[in-house]
Amino acid sequence: MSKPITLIGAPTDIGAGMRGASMGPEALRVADLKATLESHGLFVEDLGNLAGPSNPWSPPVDGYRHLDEVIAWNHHVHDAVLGALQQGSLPILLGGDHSLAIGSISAVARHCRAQGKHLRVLWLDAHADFNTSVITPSGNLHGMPLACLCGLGPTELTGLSDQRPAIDAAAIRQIGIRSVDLGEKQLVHRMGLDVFDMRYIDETGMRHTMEQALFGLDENTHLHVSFDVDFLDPEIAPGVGTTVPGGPTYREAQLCMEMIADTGRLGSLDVMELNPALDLRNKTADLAVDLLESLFGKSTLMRRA
Ligand code: HAR
Ligand code: MN
Ligand code: MN
Ligand code: MN
Repeated sequence: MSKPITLIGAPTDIGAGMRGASMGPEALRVADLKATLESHGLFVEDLGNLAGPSNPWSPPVDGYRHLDEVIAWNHHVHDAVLGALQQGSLPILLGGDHSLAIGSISAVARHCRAQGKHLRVLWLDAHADFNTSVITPSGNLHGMPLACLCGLGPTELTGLSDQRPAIDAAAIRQIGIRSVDLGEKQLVHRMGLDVFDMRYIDETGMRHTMEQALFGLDENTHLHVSFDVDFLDPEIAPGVGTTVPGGPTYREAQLCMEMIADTGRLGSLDVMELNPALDLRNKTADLAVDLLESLFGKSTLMRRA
């Protein structure tokens, strides 16, 4: 029996540089996320949407845009994700911009420590999301969540978990990265992150990449996937605010999801940055749901062990 799934909507674009990701949760529902997962025999509960401050659309202050509002939203996300985990279910956070992964992963890390589990975080993204207020080119907090989770950021965000830093940089595997700012690049290097960038995927293939990224998981590992939809090539996924050309193809993305499913270790998931205002007839939401089917174990044929 697989775990029940809890859908948690976080309808905000508070950490982004463009409006519209606030409509992401509803677009995923319109793309039939719940019924699609249920068609594979999964039990799915939709908690509906969290509420939080509205987006004042004001300029950055001291290197952060909307810091107070981002903190408030992350508190709500943290509490909802932790509640789902404590009930024994697998939370899927429906974003919303990627700054909300701070709350989500802070809760996952807290839960893992309470359960004595190892944590592995797969960060599927075009971006490294490792900026700080000093090096950010934009002040947008959706470019900073991983740095915050590693302890670099404002105390209200780095201290959401039971421990600071919330996670160890060694737990992270970044996949699909192809847009990193200059100072961010140095910081990622200094923190020793394991980065499988697009060049690595081009040169070695998605199969080898995922074998490396998933290496060392055991029965006691909780796998968290933070899926920024801009991970995908914009040709197939135009509905995001910060497209970067040269991402994974449809088949590469499917293989990525299928290999994660095969581990049987998926314990929590974020689906972030979907921006319906920029999408074409909900194409990107439909694609995200299609990929989630693979992530939850749909495969073309019965596979031999
Ligand atoms: N690196 C840029 C910045 O920090 C752009 C970040 C865009 N982030 C996302 N999430 N869409 O990955 O401003
Ligand atoms: Mn709280
Ligand atoms: Mn991101
Ligand atoms: Mn991104």
